Amino acid sequence: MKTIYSPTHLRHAGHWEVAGGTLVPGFEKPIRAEYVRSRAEAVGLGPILPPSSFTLDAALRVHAADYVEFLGKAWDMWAATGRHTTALPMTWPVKGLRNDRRPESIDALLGFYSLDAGAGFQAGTWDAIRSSYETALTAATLVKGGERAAFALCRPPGHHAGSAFCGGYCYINNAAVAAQWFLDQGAGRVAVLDVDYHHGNGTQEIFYGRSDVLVVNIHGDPATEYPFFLGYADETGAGAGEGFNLNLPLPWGTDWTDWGAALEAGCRRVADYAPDVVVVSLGVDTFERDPISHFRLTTADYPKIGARIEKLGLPTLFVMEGGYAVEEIGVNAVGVLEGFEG
Ligand code: Q9C
Ligand code: ZN
Repeated sequence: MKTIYSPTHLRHAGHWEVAGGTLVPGFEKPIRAEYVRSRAEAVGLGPILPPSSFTLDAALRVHAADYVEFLGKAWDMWAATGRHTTALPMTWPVKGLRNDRRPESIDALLGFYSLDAGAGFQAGTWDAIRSSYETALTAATLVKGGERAAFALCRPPGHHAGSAFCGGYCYINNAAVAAQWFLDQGAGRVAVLDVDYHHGNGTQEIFYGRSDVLVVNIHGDPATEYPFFLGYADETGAGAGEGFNLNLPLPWGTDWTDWGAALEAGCRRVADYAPDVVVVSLGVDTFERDPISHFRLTTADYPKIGARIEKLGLPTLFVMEGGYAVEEIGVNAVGVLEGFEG
């Protein structure tokens, strides 16, 4: 399987996030993608190729134009105020405040366009966002061109980003962009299968009212797990999208027994839907030693995920999402792909 990778992600570095009541170095750091790339090389997964250039048109199919424009200028606006640390929000337009007027200052815009303080901006952040987006589209092009599967080694990740907000380390929703791109290229139906530990709230929001994209999520129960405010089992879609969103929330401590059963249920729903292509939001923060998560999958479980997805018999685009801090994210993410290849 071919991997698409760009070193431009390295420029999204040195950022901070709010966690446990303090400011800490971001868990979503450059070494993550390097662990995955070097593991793909070590096991001979296949060629590792750079992304091609794409205009932002495909991003504008799933994101609001004013939001994408904000992403491109957030750092410059922040730096223009004389600050050099990570640009982070601290005020959000929650219920009871106005969210129908776009504010002007960078401090206000950061809150207006985010769900949390987990997606800050540094000097190289926009270039990395853009290369991550191009990585997803380049890998999607391979699948469209007839490859059975391709791996978009995206960094930063995307599945928490909604139509007009960033958060949870995510800015452009790479998986949603790719899903919409497949439709725009002629696919009739696309399924997104999100196996990251966290609920892919952005992907759900983007496709919630539609029947041409099935979204299936397996994740930590939002009653106790980030992103907290979306991802319950009773969210099944709206209007024309009713029945085309499936959430499979699971409690802290879930191991392969119950996680594998949820994967089986999710894959059956995908098979019933009979899509032309599957986009897998591939997070490996389900790992037992992930520093910010609470499932208990082991390294031996990841190839089983890939093997089950392969059994769908569908063209498959893997898009990298979460998985943190430990070298095993390389072994585990590539383990899924090796399991797919059999
Ligand atoms: N103390 C993805 O996996 N909150 N995003 C973490 C850490 C944000 C995860 C708090 C988690 C976001 C793509
Ligand atoms: Zn995650």
